[in-house]
Amino acid sequence: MAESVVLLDFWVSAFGLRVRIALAEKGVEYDYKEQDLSNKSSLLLQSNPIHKKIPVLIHNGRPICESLIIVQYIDEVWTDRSPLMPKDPYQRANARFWADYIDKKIYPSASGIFRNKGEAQEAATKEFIESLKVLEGELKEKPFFGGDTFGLVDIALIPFSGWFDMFKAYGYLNMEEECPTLMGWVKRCMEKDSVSKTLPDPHKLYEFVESMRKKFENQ
Ligand code: GS8
Repeated sequence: MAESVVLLDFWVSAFGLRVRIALAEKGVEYDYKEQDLSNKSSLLLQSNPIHKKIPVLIHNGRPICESLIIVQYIDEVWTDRSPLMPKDPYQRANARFWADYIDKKIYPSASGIFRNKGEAQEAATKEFIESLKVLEGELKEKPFFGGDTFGLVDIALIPFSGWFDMFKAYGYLNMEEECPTLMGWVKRCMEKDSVSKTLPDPHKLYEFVESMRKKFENQ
């Protein structure tokens, strides 16, 4: 029986992009189903009844939810190329720790920069930069968080690089000045086709963010 791989996603989602990058790394073909998050499909509601969120990977009819769990699932199923996790159990635990750190520290502060104004925005920016500097300390001189190879932590963080450009465009912060080591890492990741061909076009991303800002301002 032919394998069936379906991805429920939303084009601009940093979480969905993680899954698309992992599938591109592995060269897995899949059926991409764009979701309307303001009018959720019955397929999405049935596949992720708990959180009702994208991304969801449906592999041979069985749904897998939560982006970091999906990326690790992909690595465990398609083992023939591009390992995304280290072999050593301690290093694997470490990779999971830093991927979780990105969800707990980077994502909330980054969205706080977009959502707030004034002092709350300044506080979110400060927390965001401090959290990124911790990540720079973990990256050190390595080309990727996974060492010489691109892996789980790289995949967890790189979709947010589009947000870095937005912060600059809106004059919130200049990532080249604040986090030069991390920006060097972004450039190395962008040399990979799995990343550069998957991340959304910066102009489209900007248009999307602008439309969301206008929507929130009018509410
Ligand atoms: C987050 C997914 C998520 O927030 C993961 O997969 O890692 N922890 C999850 N998905 C959002 C779209 S991206 O901002 C979503 O589906 N939102 C719909 C909703 O909240 O109703």
